[in-house]
Amino acid sequence: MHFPKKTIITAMLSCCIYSFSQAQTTATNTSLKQAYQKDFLIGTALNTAQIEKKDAKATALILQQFNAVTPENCMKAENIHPGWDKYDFNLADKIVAFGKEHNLAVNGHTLVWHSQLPVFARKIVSVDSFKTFFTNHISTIASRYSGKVFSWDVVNEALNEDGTMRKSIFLEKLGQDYVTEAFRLAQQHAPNTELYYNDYNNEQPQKRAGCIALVKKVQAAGVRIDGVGIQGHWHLGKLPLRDIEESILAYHALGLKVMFTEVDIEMLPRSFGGADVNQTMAANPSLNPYKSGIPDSLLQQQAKDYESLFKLFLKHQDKITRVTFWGVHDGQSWLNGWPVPGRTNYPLLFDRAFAPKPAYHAVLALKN
Ligand code: 9MR
Repeated sequence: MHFPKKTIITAMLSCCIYSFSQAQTTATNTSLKQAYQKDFLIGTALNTAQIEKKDAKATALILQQFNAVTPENCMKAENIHPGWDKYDFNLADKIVAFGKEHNLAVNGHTLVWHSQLPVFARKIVSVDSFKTFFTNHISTIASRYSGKVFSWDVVNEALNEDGTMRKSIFLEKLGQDYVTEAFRLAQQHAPNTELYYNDYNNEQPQKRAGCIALVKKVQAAGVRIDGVGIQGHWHLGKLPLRDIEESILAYHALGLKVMFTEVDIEMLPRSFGGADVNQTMAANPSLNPYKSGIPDSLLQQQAKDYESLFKLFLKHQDKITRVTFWGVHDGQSWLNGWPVPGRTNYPLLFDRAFAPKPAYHAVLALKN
């Protein structure tokens, strides 16, 4: 079951516009999902408290603004598959139920990733046992949520910056074809779910070339791959707009849907780009300059960045199916804790008090 893009967006929105936004709607759009309903889904990542609806303000904002959700952590292997024969579906079931209740497209994240693996999996020595883990993991989880999640990030971050395969435990134990095998298993156990490859910096030319080669390999094996997710962890004033546009065109030319899966714009100093969680920087007060508030000039600059980004997304809305922010509001962003712990960062469209920032207004204004 492949939903035509416009069909799913229209069907979801016809029944899930939140009453708060309806009440406020006059001639103009008052929410992101409403503004972009004819273009692409607008998603957000949900943390545990949000999945468990522990914060009424967050729940209201999620339902008002977004029509797609991705679990930030609870479907990752260390959480959902903590022991050889042990699965914990509690939170994953909850986000799926939340999506069903409110007509939100749920993107499963993620079946195969070298990071956040359970301890037992890292300790597997024999190739045969690792193959069994890999097969059991994908088949158990993909089949449980088959037809219940809209899409899966089947494989996450398999590439190095130069486009070669990352030396992960998957490559080491299973060899170069593990990506194709992951998609083959996902296709078998989730026939009605869209299947994506997801990475950061895969808009950069070298990594993009590696990503294209990977996709072509899956396609040549006759295995289904529906799209490529470009995560979109970018830095203030340094958006690679030309690379992003070239990547949208290149992935689309392979017959793929393109989605932006983890968008945020980092506001603090950092000596490297991307989102490799293994890279860190030593804490230092100069790296946390906006502890008690960020200057308006920077928020205006961020608004301009988001505006250029969404202008580009709109130009290619026929190729883009979803744009997901990596978190609902600044206070929850992973960028408060990485690559330096304990910083105060401002990467998203809503602030710590859930109020819309200049960037939110800039993104909305493009449609009003
Ligand atoms: O946002 C996630 C954070 O809470 C976790 O601590 C971190 C651990 O690896 O993973 C973060 O999400 C990552 C995502 O799953 C894959 N792309 C990079 C994201 C940011 O690290």
